[in-house]
Amino acid sequence: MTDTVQGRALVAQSHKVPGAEQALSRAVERLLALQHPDGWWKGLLETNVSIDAEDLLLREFLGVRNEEDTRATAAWIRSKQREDGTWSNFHGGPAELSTTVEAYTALRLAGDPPDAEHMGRTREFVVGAGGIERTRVFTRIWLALFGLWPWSRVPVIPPELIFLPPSVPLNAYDFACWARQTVVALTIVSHHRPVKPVGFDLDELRTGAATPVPGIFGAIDRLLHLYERLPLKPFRDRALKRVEQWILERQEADGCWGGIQPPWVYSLIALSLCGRGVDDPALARGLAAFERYTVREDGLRWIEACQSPVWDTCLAMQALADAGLPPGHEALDRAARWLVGEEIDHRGDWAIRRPELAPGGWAFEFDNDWYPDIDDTAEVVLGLRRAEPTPDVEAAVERGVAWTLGMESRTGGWGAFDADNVRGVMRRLPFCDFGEVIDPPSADVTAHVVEMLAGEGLDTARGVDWLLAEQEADGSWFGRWGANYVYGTGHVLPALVKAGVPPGHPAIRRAVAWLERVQNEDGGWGEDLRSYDDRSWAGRGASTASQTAWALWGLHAAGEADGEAARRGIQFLVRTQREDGGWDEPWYTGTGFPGAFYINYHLYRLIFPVSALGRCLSS
Ligand code: R03
Repeated sequence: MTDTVQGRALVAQSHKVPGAEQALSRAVERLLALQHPDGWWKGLLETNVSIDAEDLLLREFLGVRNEEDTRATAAWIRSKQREDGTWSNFHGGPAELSTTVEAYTALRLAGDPPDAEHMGRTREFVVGAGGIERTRVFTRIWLALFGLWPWSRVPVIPPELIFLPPSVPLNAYDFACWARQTVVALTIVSHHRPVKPVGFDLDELRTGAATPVPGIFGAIDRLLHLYERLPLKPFRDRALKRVEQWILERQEADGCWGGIQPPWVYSLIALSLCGRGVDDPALARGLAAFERYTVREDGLRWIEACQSPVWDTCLAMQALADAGLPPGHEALDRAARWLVGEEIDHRGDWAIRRPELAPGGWAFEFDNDWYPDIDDTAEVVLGLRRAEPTPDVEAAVERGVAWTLGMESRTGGWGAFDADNVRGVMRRLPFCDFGEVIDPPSADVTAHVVEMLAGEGLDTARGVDWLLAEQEADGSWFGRWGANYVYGTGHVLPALVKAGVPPGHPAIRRAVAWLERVQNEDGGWGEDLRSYDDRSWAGRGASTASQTAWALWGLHAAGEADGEAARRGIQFLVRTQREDGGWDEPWYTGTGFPGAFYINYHLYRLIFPVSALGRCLSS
C-alpha cells in the first residue's frame, strides 16, 4: 500500500467514526509523556491486599516493622475493605476468605481492636465462611509463624526435596518457577517451624472445622509429619545447607528473588532461619529492594507484587508503531536501546530442561536473570522490530529467537518460563492449594511466539496447528495471562493471520462470530473474571478499554476493521476517553493465576487502545 492510499483510507475511516483520530493522537501523546528518560515504560501493577498484609507480617517476623509504615499500610488495607467487612482479590469481585483473614491479621498487628465495628463485620464473614480452618496453606503458614495456627496442621514440605534429581517426579524443577522458588524456600520454614508470638490470638476467627488434606497425598503428609518428629534425620543438615545455597545463588542483582513477592518474602524468612540477621548482606539487600516496589501516596502505602517494565515497554513500542510512529522515532529507539541492555545472558533454571540451549531472551521485570520468559521474549522481539535495526538489535533478536525456538514444549506450544513443565500431579500436593503450580503451554504465549516467528520469516506450522487445536467449541481461545477468552481470542487472531492463515479460514470466521456475539450494547467488550470459574461468563462483563482493544485486534486481523462491530468498538473507545488522553479502568484485566490471582496493569488501559486504534485507523 502506498502512503497516499494509506492516507486516504485513514480519512475514510475517520469519517465513519468522528473523533477517532483525535482520540488516537491524544492517547499517543499521553503514552509518549509516560516514557521514562531511560527509555522504558512501567505502569503500576496492582493486585490485592494479601501482598500488603504479608509485608507487615514479614516485617514483624524479622523484627523490622516500624510504626510509620504500619500506619500507612493499615490505612491502605482499610481503604480497600468493602461494606461487608471483607476484601476481594480484584475490583468488584467476591469476598476472598484467605485474603480477608490476612488483612484482618495485619490490622490486628497494626492495633485495630477486634471489637471495632469494621473488624466485627470481617469476623462475621470469616466465621460464616468456615474460619481460619478453611484458608489456603500460605495463609496458615503466615499465622503459624506467630503461633496463631499449629504447625502440626500445615502440610510438611521437606528440604530433602532438593536432592530429587530433575528426572524424578515431584522434583523441584517439576514446579513452575514461581512455585519452585516459593516451595524450596518454604522447606526451611517447614523444618524450623518457628513461632514468634504476637500479643493477640485469633480465636474469634476459628470455627473448629476440620482442615482436610484429601487423597493419597494426605496419607503421605501424615507420614511426613511423623518423620518430622524423628530425632535423627540423616540427610537433614545437608539438605538445609543445600537449600540455603540454592536460595542465595538465586538472589537477583537488585536483591529480590524472581521479581515476585512470594519467593522473595519466603526466601528472606528462610535465610533468617538459617541464622542470618537482618544485617546479613543477602537479607539486608533483599529487604531494601522492596523499597522500589513500594508505593506511597496520601498517607497510604502499598506494594507491587511484581513489576512489568520490560513487558510494558515492548508493548508500548508496538502500540506507538501501530499508531504510526516510524522506526527511527526517538521514543522507539530509546526504548530499543534500553531493551537491548536488558537481554539476559545467564543460564537460569530453564536450562535444566534445555541444557544445550544458549542463553538469550528477556524477563518481565527490571532484574530477574534466573527467569527470562517466553512471552516477554516474543513481544520484545516484536517491539525491537519496530525500531531502527542496529547491529545490537539484530544480535539480540537473533539470540532471543533461538532461545524461544529452543524453549518449545515437546507437546507443541510454549509455556511462559519453562519447557515441558506439564506434570499435572504437582497440583495435587497438599501444599499446592493456591494458584497454578505448573507452567504448561498456553494459547496466549504460543500466539505471541507464532506472531514473532512469522515476523521473522520462520516456520510456524507447528505453532499454528497447536493453536487451531486449542480453539474452544464456541470459537474463542482461553486467556492464561489475561482476562480471559477476549484476551486469548484477541491475541491468537493476529498471530494466525500473520502466520498466513487466511482471514476466511473457518477457525477465524468462528472467532469473529464469537467476538461479535459477545460485544456489549455500549459497543465495548468486557469479561468478568468469574469466567475463569464459570464458563457462562465467557466474554461477558462490563466493557473496558483494554478488552475492547483486544477484541478490535481480533476483528482487525480478520479483515473486519471496517465492519459494524469494529466501528462500534472504536466509538466506545472515543466516547469513554478521558480529557487527558487516557482511560479509566478499575477492572482487573490481567491474570496471575486463573481463579486465584489477578492483576490490574495500569498501562493496559492506554497501551492497548493506542495499538487497536492505530491498527484500525490505518487499515
Ligand atoms: C503477562 C504476561 C507476561 N508473563 C509474566 C507475568 C508475570 C505476572 C506476575 C506474577 O506474579 C506472581 C504473583 C504471585 N503471588 N503468588 C504467587 C505468585 C506468582 C507470581 C504464587 C502462587 C503459588 C505458588 C507460589 C507463588 Br505455589 C501473589 C508471562
